[in-house]
This record gives sequence, structure tokens and C-alpha cells, in this order.
Amino acid sequence: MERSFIMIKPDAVQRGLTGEIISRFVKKGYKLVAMKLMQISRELATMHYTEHQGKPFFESLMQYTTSAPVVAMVWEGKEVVATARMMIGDTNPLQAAPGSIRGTYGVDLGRNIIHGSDSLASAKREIALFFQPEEVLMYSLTLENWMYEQG
Ligand code: D4T
Repeated sequence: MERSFIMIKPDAVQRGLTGEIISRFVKKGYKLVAMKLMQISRELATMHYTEHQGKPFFESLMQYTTSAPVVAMVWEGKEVVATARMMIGDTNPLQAAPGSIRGTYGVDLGRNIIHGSDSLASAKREIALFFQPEEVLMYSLTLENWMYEQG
């Protein structure tokens, strides 16, 4: 089973969207295996967004990401990395498909609600940045046979 790193960003936490966003992943059929509310340091934000260092929006991205608590999570399930990206929608909320998380809740590129890993390699790297190995739990859900043909 795949795992993806999903982070509810400061704007969405402040706007009270945490429960609705978690609910979408649960209803889709994914399993929450790690979660913490945390205010991330400049150092962690820089490591997370290292590919964007030097870009014109990097400083505002740092300020936004570290400005208030986020909800860091790991979700597990079949093809969760690509599917979560589809559920989240385009980076710019104005271009995100209606019904996607960004398409439903956002209007500004610099306040785009949520992060989701863009590949399996990114997911592995990001999960290791935010969580200790023992914080990512292994457990089964009794409903798994109703979610997967071979549970
Ligand atoms: P994240 O990583 O936050 O899930 O976003 P995406 O994977 O969808 O998009 P990204 O890495 O290209 O951008 C990271 C982050 O930077 C903000 N951003 C991006 C911005 O403020 N201005 C810009 O021009 C771009 C390209 C939004 C998301």
C-alpha cells in the first residue's frame, strides 16, 4: 500500500476546514496512519520546499507556511499519492477543478489550503521530514474487506 504526506496549511486550519478535509480522505477510503498539529519552523519549511529555494515566491511561501499551525498527516491506501493530488486539484485554486479541495475552498495561489506529495519519492522524503518512524502507525480497519476486494 502507498503512503502520502498530506498537510492542511495554516489558512485552512484557521478557516475551520480541518474536519471537512479529513472527512474527504476517510470517505474516499483512505486510512489515516499519522497526524499532528504543529507550527513548523523556518528550517523545516525550507527543507520541505527546498526545490523552490531562489524562486520569487519562496519568501512569501516561507512566511505563509510558518505563520500558524498546520495539520501534518500520513494517509495510506491504493494509489493514494496520485489520487490525493486529484482530490486536491491544481496548485492554483482558481484553476482547480470544481469539487476538488482547492477548487471548493480556495481562490488564491498563495493560500492554497493543502499540500499533497507529488510522487512516491517525495512522499517518502516528506514523511521522514515530518514524522519519526514510530509515529507512523500500522493497524487494520475492520472495514478493509469492504474497501478492497482482497483486503
Ligand atoms: P504544494 O507543494 O504546496 O502542495 O503545491 P503544489 O505541489 O501543488 O505546487 P508547487 O510545488 O509548484 O508549489 C509549492 C507552493 O508554492 C506556492 N506557489 C507556487 C506560489 O506561491 N507561487 C507560485 O508561482 C507557485 C508556482 C503554492 C504552492
